[in-house]
Amino acid sequence: MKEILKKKFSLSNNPEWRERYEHSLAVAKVAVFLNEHLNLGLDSEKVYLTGILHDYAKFESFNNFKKISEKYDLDSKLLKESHKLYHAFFGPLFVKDELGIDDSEILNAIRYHTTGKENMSTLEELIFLADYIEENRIGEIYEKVRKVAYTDLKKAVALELKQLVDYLSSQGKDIYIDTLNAYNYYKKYLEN
Ligand code: DGI
Ligand code: FE
Ligand code: FE
Repeated sequence: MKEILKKKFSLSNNPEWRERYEHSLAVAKVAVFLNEHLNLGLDSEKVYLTGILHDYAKFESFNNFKKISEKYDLDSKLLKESHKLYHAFFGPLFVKDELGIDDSEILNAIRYHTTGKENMSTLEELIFLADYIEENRIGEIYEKVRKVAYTDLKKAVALELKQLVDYLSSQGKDIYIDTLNAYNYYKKYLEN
């Protein structure tokens, strides 16, 4: 599957495709590691696949987003959502359409990897977290979450969400409803 992703990204001609490809491999790697290390009991192949594919739609053109939403008869309102969210919203549709992957656990983890949401499945939590702590993300804030991740998945997700919400507030950016719901749900895990 990684060769398929590499081909897709390289065909996008986006100057950042290599970095994004390395990022995808690193997300898959840390997600597979944490699944074992924390005894999460998820299927290792499934974790790997979701990690590799979480940013599958990162370099799609607006036109392709439009096409896929017409094909699946989606509310055109979705295309007025923040641009940052397109790749997460539409990722599952491209993955299903182009790769024939129809596993709702995988598709949902891709859908919510950017914002999170309240009460996520273990795979959703794991991919949301892995995206933030993969080895190429350097800095104190990532290191803090990484440390917690080695012992406590939910607490690490909570800390990631707290840092995300604090960061977005400090930048005066809108906080999406899923991000806010996720933070409000997970903040209880910061206490223990
Ligand atoms: O695709 P990646 O770069 O690997 O990572 P991602 O899909 O998690 O996207 C991260 C970006 O999404 C980051 O710049 C913060 C942004 N983001 C996440 N939740 C929100 C948000 N941006 C806004 N404005 N509001 C949110 O609630
Ligand atoms: Fe992403
Ligand atoms: Fe990512």
